[in-house]
Amino acid sequence: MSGDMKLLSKNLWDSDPELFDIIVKEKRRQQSGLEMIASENFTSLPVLQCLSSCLHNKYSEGLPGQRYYGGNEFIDEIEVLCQKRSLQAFNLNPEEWGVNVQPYSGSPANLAVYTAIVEPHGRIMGLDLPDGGHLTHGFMTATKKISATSIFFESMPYKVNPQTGLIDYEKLSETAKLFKPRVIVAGMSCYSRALDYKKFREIADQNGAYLFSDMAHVSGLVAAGIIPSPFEYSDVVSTTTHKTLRGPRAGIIFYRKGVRSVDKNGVKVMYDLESKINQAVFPGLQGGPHNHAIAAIATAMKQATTPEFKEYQLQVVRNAKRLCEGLLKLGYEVATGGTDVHLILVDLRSVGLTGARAERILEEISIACNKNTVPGDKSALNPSGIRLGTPALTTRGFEEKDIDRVVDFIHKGLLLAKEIQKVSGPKLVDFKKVLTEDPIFHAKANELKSEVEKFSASFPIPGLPDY
Ligand code: DSN
Repeated sequence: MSGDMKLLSKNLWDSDPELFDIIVKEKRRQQSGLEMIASENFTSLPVLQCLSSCLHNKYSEGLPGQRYYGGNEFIDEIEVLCQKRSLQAFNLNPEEWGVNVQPYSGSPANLAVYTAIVEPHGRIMGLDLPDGGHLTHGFMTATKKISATSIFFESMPYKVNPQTGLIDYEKLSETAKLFKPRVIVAGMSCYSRALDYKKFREIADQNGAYLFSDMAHVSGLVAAGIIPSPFEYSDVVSTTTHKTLRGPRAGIIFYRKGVRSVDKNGVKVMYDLESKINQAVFPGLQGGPHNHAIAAIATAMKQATTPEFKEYQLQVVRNAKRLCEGLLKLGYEVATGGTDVHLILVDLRSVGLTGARAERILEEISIACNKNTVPGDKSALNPSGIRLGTPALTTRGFEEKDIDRVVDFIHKGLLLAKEIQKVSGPKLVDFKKVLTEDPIFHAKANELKSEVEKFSASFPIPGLPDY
């Protein structure tokens, strides 16, 4: 074997111990803490095996049977299998729906959808980011266009009612009549209630708009059939595949085929989305598909049709409801008063904490979550809440009784944050300083962290064997 070949064939831990040590630290962090970021999950061993397979090496620009490179016989087989399983996982008829499984992730998938069906500077309406929407649904501030969606298209957000936290469909309907969007986006990153896709469809139809549903957060729950599905009412549906769906980090786009409508003369108007979406993904926005990810999606979609998957998703929602009830009992406020899905949004204004302080103290005690705006927040820069999700904990086997312990840890962490805040004053930088430098507070946080880590250690994590 040549010297170079020897080097290329060594294990990572032998060839690059510096990098490997960092990966080991991250693995330990994932094992020892409580992962409550609503968009994260622990994927399965088969998914990880696909991701680190030889499929990574292959270029295959184009679609199965129409590639720009040779040697794609088996890659074609995998992509066709992935398409078939993706449709099956959501009970879709291939006569009515097609799917593109090549987007690298959710944001590229969404940009491909807009590129396909909205002309440059065409109009888009999505849920505003501070109200629970996603960046790609058109986010901009009063002074700056932030997301490419708002740079290349004209964005008019719709909002939640600040009192109830629920999407204000009436207002959306009124604004849509004036703005006349080309696309209405039904989707969210932080909204704890099932979306009313029928209502979205009515509003889209009143304005001749496409209904595009981004089900990234909830696609696992949809596949399990335990929350309303967007497919009955939507023209296009996108999703990431790594959140509740628990597959690899990737994105896919479903598009309608067949008859779109019948005009007043009885003539059928057909959908023309297939070539538009496919061409927007490649060559419009992407190069070679990530074949290792496509194989991983295929195996995740197989898992998504099993009874175990449905039971997992039911437990995700039971756990989210228990988390919500536990925090409500302790006097915390939760946006919309509850949850239908895998996440809750805790409004910390009534307890006098900010989202940033809560995120920081919880991170210090090995609970990962993210600060989030709550309905009525004036600034996205200083959010008043935290988003908490249960998909990752449920994958590790957490049930309701375990969630009760998690509620207790969160409560203790937040009480400690209030104590620290009394000493540190209003600035976040001072809060962080006191937390890490004051010996008494630091010791209290450490004690809590040890309790959390001891508890967490009793739950397994799927994936590659321990290093
Ligand atoms: N970053 C994801 C989330 O946390 O919701 C969405 O892409």
